[in-house]
Amino acid sequence: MIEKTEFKVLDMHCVHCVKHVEESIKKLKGVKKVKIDLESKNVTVYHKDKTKVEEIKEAIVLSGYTPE
Ligand SMILES: [Cu+2]
Repeated sequence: MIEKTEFKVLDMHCVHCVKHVEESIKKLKGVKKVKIDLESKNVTVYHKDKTKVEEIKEAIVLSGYTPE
């Protein structure tokens, strides 16, 4: 089953930030799709139910950003 998890990542400021965050999440097992809207700072992740939300958050933190 595919689940949808959403975060705000307020410290993304440009397309490079978006790329960093996007790529760090895409590396995770079970992640199907990542959608990021720079203007609203919304990050939407479609992933298998086995992928833990903590894992996604951790990937964002490791890429240097702060999920809210
Ligand atoms: Cu940037």
